[in-house]
Amino acid sequence: MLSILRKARLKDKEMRILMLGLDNAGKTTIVKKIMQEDVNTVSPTLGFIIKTIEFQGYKLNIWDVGGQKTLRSYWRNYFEKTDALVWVVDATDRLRMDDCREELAGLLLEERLMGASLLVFLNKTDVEGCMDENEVRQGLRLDEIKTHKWTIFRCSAMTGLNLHEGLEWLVQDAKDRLFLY
Ligand code: G3D
Repeated sequence: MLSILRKARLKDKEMRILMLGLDNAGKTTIVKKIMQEDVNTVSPTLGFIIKTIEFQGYKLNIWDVGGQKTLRSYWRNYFEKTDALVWVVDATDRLRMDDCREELAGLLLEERLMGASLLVFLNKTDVEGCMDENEVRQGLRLDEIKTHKWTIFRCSAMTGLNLHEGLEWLVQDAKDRLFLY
């Protein structure tokens, strides 16, 4: 049933993308950069923001949900009809790697997210001394994920590095999965 609904929405050229991650990872800044808005005026997301982006003929509804610990139990309210999940990781935040892995692992157990592909955005890679892809791949144990199709892109919400490439992967993957060309 869920997959029929997904197909219907993809035919309408609409995708729902949920963007999550720990607080301060850069979710809101990523959405702003993609929208070509000023990235220097970002304040913490207390509730959630929905932004619609036109991307390669698709309407991407991006849900940016606040990541503070107190808000994480509300994430599940946003899972319905999610086509793709973007997990944003702060490449400068080595100290919270365990927290980050545990939250992601918990998400991937959610039944309503089962069909969704996972894009890991390793953000803030413009900062010197930040973690590289291998470190985060190991830290999050990405290679152990068998339930979801996933990929990792290093990116920067400040420079815009790889933001479009990441979204391109998500859209292409959703199209492939649903056999729509
Ligand atoms: P969140 O929505 O995940 O909670 P925000 O995170 O988008 O609010 O970003 C948190 C802080 O990280 C912001 O700084 C923002 O400017 C910074 N940031 C986000 N993305 C990048 C990036 O790619 N590179 C760098 N260098 N910084 C980034 P402040 O100072 O406002 O807290």
